[in-house]
Amino acid sequence: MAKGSIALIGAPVDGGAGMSGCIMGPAALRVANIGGALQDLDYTIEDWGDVTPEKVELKLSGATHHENEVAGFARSLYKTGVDAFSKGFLPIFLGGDHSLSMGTVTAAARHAAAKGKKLHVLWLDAHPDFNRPDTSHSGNMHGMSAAFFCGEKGFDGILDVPIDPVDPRDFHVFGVRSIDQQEGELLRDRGVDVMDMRHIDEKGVASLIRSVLEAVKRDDAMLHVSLDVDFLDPVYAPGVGTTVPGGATYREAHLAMEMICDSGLMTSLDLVELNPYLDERGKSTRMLVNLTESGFGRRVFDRPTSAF
Ligand code: Z70
Ligand code: MN
Ligand code: MN
Ligand code: MN
Repeated sequence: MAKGSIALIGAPVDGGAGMSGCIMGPAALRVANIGGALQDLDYTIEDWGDVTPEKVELKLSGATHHENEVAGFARSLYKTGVDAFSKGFLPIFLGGDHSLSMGTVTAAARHAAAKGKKLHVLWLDAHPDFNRPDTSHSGNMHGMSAAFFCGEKGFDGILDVPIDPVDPRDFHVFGVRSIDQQEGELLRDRGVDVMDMRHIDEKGVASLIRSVLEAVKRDDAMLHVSLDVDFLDPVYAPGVGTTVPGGATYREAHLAMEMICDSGLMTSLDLVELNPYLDERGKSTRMLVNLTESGFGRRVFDRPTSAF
């Protein structure tokens, strides 16, 4: 019996990253048959194709790169995302660099607000992406998406509608190992739930992910999961512009996705920062597809009771 409907929404944006190549991400994920894999898990799949970025002309203060491309995709993803939610789909956004979350998370937050609910965000990433235009050293907007959807200043005009900001305390950053200095101060000041690699080493994936899922459940909230390829150790996923050593292992990442699935709480997903140009024979692309399968019910051996 079909479990539910998933919309695949491609977002070939790479102006938010320091290096080009993420534009090929949605195509690579389709080549790896992400839709078929989900269909085999009994979901109904609609591939909505790639979004067309809107034409935007804006100038942010600070040295941001490619803000018109980033804003164009964000606006288009916001509208497409809201449409998908309102039609009852669980959207999976195929990136594209991480700036795309400016559109996807705000869409999820709008849908949540319309239903009188909160939105929690689980950010699986080596980086918190919590820079503002005035704190960023690189000017790369993939390092700013979370600051944007948490309502930080300096982003006027990215969307042409007001956003429903995510409460920074409902923003859970998992697997981080690279934080800029002012970015770190901002995270602490705002009360973001930061779980770095040391936390994971000391407490383990299971107890930390369980605490996130329990918080979502307690709030009866929606849950957006944003999976950056660099969450994984580069040994498992080399196909990304910013590899950072000491990342999640194959097993840790799968456990996180399996627990997210068992909770039944995930309402949308981003797969971001895949750069097929830098990949090794499809390794990172396949990794993302396999992790997505775990997030939607693929199991080595089903247990009668859920682990969550
Ligand atoms: C750095 C910056 C970043 C992803 C790199 C890096 C940000 N904090 N994000 N790769 N996904 O440029 O702001
Ligand atoms: Mn540039
Ligand atoms: Mn990121
Ligand atoms: Mn990252």
